[in-house]
Amino acid sequence: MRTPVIAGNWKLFKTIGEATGMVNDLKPLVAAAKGTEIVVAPPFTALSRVADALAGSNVHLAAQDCYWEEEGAFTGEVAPKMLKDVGCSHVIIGHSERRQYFGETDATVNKKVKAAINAGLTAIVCVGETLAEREANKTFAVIESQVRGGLEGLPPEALSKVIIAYEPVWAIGTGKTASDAQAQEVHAFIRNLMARCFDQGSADGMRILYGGSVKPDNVKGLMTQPDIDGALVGGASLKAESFAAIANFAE
Ligand code: G2H
Repeated sequence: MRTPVIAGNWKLFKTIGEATGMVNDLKPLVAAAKGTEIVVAPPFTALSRVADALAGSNVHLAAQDCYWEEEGAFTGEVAPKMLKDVGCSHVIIGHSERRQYFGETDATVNKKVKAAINAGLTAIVCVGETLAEREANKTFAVIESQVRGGLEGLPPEALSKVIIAYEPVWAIGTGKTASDAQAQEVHAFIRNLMARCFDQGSADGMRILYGGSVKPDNVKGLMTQPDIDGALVGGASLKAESFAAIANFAE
């Protein structure tokens, strides 16, 4: 049995006050959801105070990115061990917005994933095709090279610290969700790929999340697919009520 994961990616939203207010509202709404790994990813500036607010709760803390070096002259970057130090258990790596706007590649994703795991974090590794790639029938080829490139060189035992998030770029923040069948098809492909690249046990244990305009009213159809183990939620994770509705559904 794979533990479902519902992760909220807050992107470039929320001051410290807004972030702590949100998690204080969220905690009682999801307190009974013991069978789901619930994660929130605030902006870096709010991590410390949100960590304090989450102490003793069943909600985990994630960052939205990290660097691959432990320390050094890398102005503006944040090391995985610093994220661990502030209270993070998870980090999102290779989100399509990082790939699109900040030059993230499969090679940088791979370095970040290795560094995050070495620091004791769980890496939520994002993959997904653009609309042009889907229309050119390149979805599986793109996903395969992103998964292989992002996870290259990892020993199978490290995979328990990896969660894959499939986020079709054309469904992100657009209100368009992949159909349940479209999402399931790619999730099954990824699980199969994991078995080919690593082993069947690792593939069977891997949590694969869907992301892209997930809302309380579409999470049910997605979550009932056999290879969809949860969701990476953007817009609908910004309000406690809608994020809690999604998290509680996964229970
Ligand atoms: C995809 C998702 C969260 P949204 O980026 O990672 O955002 O749910 O707003 O499409």
